Amino acid sequence: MKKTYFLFLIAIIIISCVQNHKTNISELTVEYLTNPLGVDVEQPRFSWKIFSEERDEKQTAYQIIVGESAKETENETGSVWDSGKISGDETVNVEFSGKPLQSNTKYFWRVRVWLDDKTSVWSEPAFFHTGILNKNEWAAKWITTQNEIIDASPLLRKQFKVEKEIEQAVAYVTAAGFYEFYLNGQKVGNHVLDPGVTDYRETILYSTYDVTDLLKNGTNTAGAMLGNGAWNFRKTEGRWSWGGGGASFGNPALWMQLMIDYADGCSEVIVSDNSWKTTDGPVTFNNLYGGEDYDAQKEVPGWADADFDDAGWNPVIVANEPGGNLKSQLTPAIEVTQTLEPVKETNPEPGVFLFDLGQNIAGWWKLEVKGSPGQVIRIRGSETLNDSLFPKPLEEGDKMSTKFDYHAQTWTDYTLKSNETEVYEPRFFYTGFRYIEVTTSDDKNPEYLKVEGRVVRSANKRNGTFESSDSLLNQIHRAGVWSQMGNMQSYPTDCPHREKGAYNGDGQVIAEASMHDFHMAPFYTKWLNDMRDSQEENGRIPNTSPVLVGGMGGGVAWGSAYILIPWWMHHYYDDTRILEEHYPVMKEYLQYLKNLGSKDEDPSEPFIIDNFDGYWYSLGEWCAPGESDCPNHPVVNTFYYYYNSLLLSQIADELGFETDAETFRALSDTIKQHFNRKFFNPETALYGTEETYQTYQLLALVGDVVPEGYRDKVFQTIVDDIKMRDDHLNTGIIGTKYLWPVLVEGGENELAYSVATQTTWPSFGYWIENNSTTLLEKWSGENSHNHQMFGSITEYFYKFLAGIQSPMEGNTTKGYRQIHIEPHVPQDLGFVNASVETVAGKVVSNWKKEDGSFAHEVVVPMNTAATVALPVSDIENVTVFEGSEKIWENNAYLEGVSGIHKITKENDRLVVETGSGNYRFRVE
Ligand code: RAM
Repeated sequence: MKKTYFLFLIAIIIISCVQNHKTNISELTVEYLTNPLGVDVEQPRFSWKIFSEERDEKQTAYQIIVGESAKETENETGSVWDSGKISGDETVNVEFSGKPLQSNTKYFWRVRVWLDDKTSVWSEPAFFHTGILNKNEWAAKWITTQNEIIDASPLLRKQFKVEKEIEQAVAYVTAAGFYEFYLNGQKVGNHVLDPGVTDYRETILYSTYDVTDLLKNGTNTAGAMLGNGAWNFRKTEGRWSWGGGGASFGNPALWMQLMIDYADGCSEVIVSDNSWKTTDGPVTFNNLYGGEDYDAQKEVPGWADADFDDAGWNPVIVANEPGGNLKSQLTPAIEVTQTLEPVKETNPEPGVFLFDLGQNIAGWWKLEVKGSPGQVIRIRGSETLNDSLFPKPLEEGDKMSTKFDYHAQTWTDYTLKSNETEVYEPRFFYTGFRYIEVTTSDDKNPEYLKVEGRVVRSANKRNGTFESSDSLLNQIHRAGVWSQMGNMQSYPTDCPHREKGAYNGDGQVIAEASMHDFHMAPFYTKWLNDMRDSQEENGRIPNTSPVLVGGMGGGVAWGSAYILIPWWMHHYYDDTRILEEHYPVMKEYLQYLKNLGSKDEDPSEPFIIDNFDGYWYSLGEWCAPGESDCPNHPVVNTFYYYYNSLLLSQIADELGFETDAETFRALSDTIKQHFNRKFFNPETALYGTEETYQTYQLLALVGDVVPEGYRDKVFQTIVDDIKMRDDHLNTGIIGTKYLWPVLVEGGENELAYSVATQTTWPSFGYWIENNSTTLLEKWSGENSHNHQMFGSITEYFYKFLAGIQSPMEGNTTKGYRQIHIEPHVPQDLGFVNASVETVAGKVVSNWKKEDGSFAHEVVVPMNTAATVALPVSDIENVTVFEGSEKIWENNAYLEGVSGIHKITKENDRLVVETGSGNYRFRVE
């Protein structure tokens, strides 16, 4: 007996060990970043993910330890913080609350997760390195050249000695404008166009580099090249420029602080100051819009090497401080993320070449050329050929389009220095293009020429995948992703070539789609700071943030990004701090809107936002088919005023500000009443016009403003209008975001699919059929071919076709802890495979129709639970399998399959409640 008991015990131990191995904790992040450097947040937040092969697993408790060495954490102790065992299933944004963190220090951390009372698993150690936490620790000065910098990029350098063994060396670097930073001849890090653009008068972001391995014993040299960026914008005759381009705040300037800790415990700081030297470099022109010129004959060989003789260089001067607070750039920097080889090239005449990348991109080109010294190679890009409306595959005889100055007047000129092969790519500008034109100054073909496209963007991680049996949907999704990539350039831009404008409206309407396609949390955290920095005296959040790259048109929907984005982040990323941080300024913004109501064209209607500040500032809908704007701007502007007060009341609820919450709720109610009184016609069930305007009807439904008893009628007007247009939309960037959710939720699933797959104007298919590889600015095909603002359609793909509901649809909860999966299956669609990497883990929904059955593979991340609503046409007579086990038959739930807790009938769905795990359902 004893023996059996003993064996039994051993078996249990073995089983629990095995189980242990099947669960692992990884993807540890601090402030959303993996092993970040330069964390300057006093209480950084920790997140982790749990992976398990078992079903139905939950974290019952966790423990975080933070120590000063990896070794310490390996011993399962944390001298800086030991949270102790904390019950609960939180895995996202857990706040540090240990000993005060020191500046410029590397901390190691681990998390331990309990799966039940006994079993626990430790993660591997991860780390974070702090930035400079106290202002008075900054010793560096802003430095620049004595002469005024207009177009050229100066070189800066400084020699210093290292005479002891280094334990750690960390460089904090930034610039007013752009910089490239070098140590001992080598470019440090892979950032380009750094730092990310901010309003430098308010905030400047520094990057943190671990440079321990780049320093050596003896003489070392720090070097930098400076670019004009958004700080020293100038207009140059003949070169493209836009809006803000033309304003200069002075010379670009460098700021650098290198902190060296020696093995003997001493430390030393090397900073940018007046001991640096400068001279002219090979970049003779650089302008964020107009391009870059590089004269290789002006290169200074070895200028950043340690032993270079800089006797002939000039001293730098200490520049005025740009004025902004130095903050760490805690978001992925801009990088070259991809290189594209041309799919076709032509050489129409001597010295002229055309290349087709087969894909519209944002970035620049890379040139490899063997020609003759002094020969100038000019490179330009364009989105179409032969000045036509749409792109097409390059053929002999084609010319690049020059109908837009933003293509014709944007270029790089490269002057060769030798007869050898030379390689060049620009560094202080980017643009948008598909075709590349190369011309030589002497009309001669170079001996050798190779051109590639370099994709440049904020390196936000890809986050979602979508594939279906309908290649048009796949192409729309792909074009949407490319347009997002083209327009994430440290802030969301409208387009990469014409304006590079920081339009809050464009960024806002695309945000939820982006949150599926990319991991946007750190990027939006930065952008929200830009919005706060850009707030005007009267409380207004302008149409563009950061303001240096914009200052242009928009309406209330643009500034509303400041309330919408944090609200979405709170739900998608379980981030409450983002609400806390911005709440006071959000309130001021709402107050501004309140004041606006009584200061606009009709002050007698204080709860209606009538036209104000001229056409360009009070836009309503934008870029609808035919007309750009909408017939009645105040409908949209007042709607967003209402929606902002409603959301702010909910934000106040979340933060526990009850009185505020009541005030804002009351305000939203009042606006709603006035909105209906002013714009709603109960006879026609129409808002704002005499003929259906889809956007108005959609907004009224989304915001739940429609008076009792009229919802169905309002919904029907949209359906009728779409049908009257042969299943076409009639929306601009605002209505488009809400079109599919409203149709599907209203039961018009087939119509939703039909609108999404049209191929005649106005539709996404019209663009795709005309060879577009990105999304356009206008349904007609005019103007920019790389605007992301219509990309919201992919919300429909993820949330409704794949059926992975987001926390905004009402069934999936904050941070995806409880996930609702409900595919809406159109008749003509055969399969969908989709996944979303949520903060709780990866959610997968793959369904396909096969031989009369419906197969649905679902992955529910560990530590979460799901409801999977399977579509069934004939509930009474279906059998449902999970793997090979029956879980539903004869109209009844069959218990016993691990992970499956319950099945209930809901209309034409069987709703399966599951724990975490991978499931393969089949409805027969
Ligand atoms: C244009 C841009 C942008 C839009 C504004 C109103 O300049 O295309 O996308 O937001 O107008």
